[in-house]
Amino acid sequence: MHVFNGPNLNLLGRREPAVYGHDTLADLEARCRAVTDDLGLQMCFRQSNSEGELISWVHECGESVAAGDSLGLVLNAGAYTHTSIALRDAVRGAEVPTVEVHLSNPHARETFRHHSYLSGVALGVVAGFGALGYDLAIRGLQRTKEQ
Ligand code: CA2
Repeated sequence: MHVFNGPNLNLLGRREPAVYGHDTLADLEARCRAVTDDLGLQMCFRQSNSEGELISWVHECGESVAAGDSLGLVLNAGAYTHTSIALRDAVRGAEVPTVEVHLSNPHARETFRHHSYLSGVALGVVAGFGALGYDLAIRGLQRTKEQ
């Protein structure tokens, strides 16, 4: 299981707690690890502010999935969700089963957050439940293995 986080999510817990909660990125990682441990899965948890780096990581994730070493990707692409055709192409091109996750509900916010380039290539979308959304996304992705 891979969990990737996009730009500015390294600021979690330090700014805008009313929107994104009090958990830091390290808290979020610990929470995700508790879930993947519970499911008996390995987890690779990463954050980058760079679009190109995220794209390269999606390619690597695709190779892990093809090798049977990962179930896929939980992706909070941050603002790249709303801007990046390249990240969408990477998810599709690398054939990575992906669950899009957001801490906040972008549809309840500014209109420029209402469109996602990723939703159309994602298995599912979880938004608006804060850190709990990552748990739900991991468990949702794990269920695809059972189907
Ligand atoms: O709700 C989410 O998870 C978002 O993906 C967060 C992005 C935003 O651009 C998306 O529309 C929705 C922003 C992440 C920035 O995170 C910060 C955390 C703390 C302080 C400032 C920014």
